[in-house]
Amino acid sequence: MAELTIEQLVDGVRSGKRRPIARAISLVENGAPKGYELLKRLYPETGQAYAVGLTGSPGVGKSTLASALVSHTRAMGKQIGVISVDPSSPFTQGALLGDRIRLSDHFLDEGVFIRSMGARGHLGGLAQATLEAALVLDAAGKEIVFLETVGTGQSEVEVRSVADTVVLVLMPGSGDAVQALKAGIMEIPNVIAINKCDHPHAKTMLTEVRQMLALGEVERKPSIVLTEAIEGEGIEELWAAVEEHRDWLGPERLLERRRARIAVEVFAIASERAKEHLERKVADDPELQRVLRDVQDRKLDPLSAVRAIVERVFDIQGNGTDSVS
Ligand SMILES: Nc1nc2c(ncn2[C@@H]2O[C@H](COP(=O)(O)OP(=O)(O)OP(=O)(O)O)[C@@H](O)[C@H]2O)c(=O)[nH]1
Ligand SMILES: [Mg+2]
Repeated sequence: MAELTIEQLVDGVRSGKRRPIARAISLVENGAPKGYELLKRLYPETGQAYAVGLTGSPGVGKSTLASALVSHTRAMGKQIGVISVDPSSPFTQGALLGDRIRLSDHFLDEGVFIRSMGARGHLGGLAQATLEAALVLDAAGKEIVFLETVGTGQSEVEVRSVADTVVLVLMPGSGDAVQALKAGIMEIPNVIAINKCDHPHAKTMLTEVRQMLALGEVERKPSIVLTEAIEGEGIEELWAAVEEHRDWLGPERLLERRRARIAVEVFAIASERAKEHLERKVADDPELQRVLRDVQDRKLDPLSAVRAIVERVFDIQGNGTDSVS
C-alpha cells in the first residue's frame, strides 16, 4: 500500500471509515512520527464522544454486555467505537479470541469500530495506547465509545480515568460483591450491572449490593440494573441508567470530569516515560549498577543509593525535600 500523507490520514479518520481508522490507530500505537503528527492534528476535534467504561472481574460478561449495548445504540443510529483492554493478554490488534466471538455480530457494520488491546506492541504502554485509540475514535465521529477493562483495582488502565460513565459489572455467586466492597470499588461506579441475572443467586446479590450502597456516602448513588447479556435482557434499562448518569452530570460536571481526567492521563504517561528512562539509564550505567550492588552488599544505605541514582539520571536532588536543582 502506498504511504498515506498526513492529509489523507486526517481525512480518512474524519470519514469514520474502518480502514483509515485502523491504520491511524496502528501508526499511533507503533510510535510512528506520522502517528504523533496525526494526533496533534486531530486533538482539537475531539471531546465529542461519550466514553462509557465497562469494568469488572474476568468472565463476568463485559464483552457480551458491550456487544448488546452496541446493538442497542446502533439501533438508535449512533456511531460506535469499542476498545477492549486486557493487560493479561499478550495479543493485540483485534486478536483477542473471546472478543472476536463476542463482538463478531458487529464486524460487518461500518458504523462500529472495534479494537482489542493486549499487553504487547504498544510503544509507550497500554494506558497511552488506550488514550490514543480513544482520541482517534472520537475524531472519527464515534458518538459513543465503550471501553472494556478488567477491573483488578490495580490494572494499568484505570477505567475511571478514561470514562465519562463507569459501569461496574458483577455476577452472582462469585463473591464479587464482597470483593468489590473490600476494594472500596463501590465508590467508583456510576452504574452497577448485575449480569447473568438468570443465575439463582441474582436476587441475593442485588440485596447485598443495595445494603453495601446504603453504607457508603457518595455524591450520587449508582443505579443497579439486572442484565442477561446473551439474551439482551435489561439492556434497555442499562442504557437508560447510563443516560441518567450522563444527564445528572450535565455539561458542567462532564467538562470538569474530563478536564481532571486529561491532566491525570498526561501526568500518568509522563511518569511512565520517566520510569522507563530511569530503568534504562540504570541498566546501562556501570556506575549505577555498582551503587545497587553496594546496597545489596550493605556497603551503602538505600536512601543514599536512591539519591545517587536520581541525581545522576534526572539531575535532581534525591533527598526527597528538594526538586529541580
Ligand atoms: N448465563 C449467562 N452467561 C453469560 C452472560 N453474559 C455473558 N455470559 C457468558 O459468560 C462468559 C464470559 O463472557 P464475556 O463477555 O467474555 O466476559 P468478559 O467479562 O468480557 O470476560 P473477560 O474479557 O475475559 O474478562 C461467556 O461464555 C459468555 O457467553 C449472561 O448474562 N448469562
Ligand atoms: Mg471481555
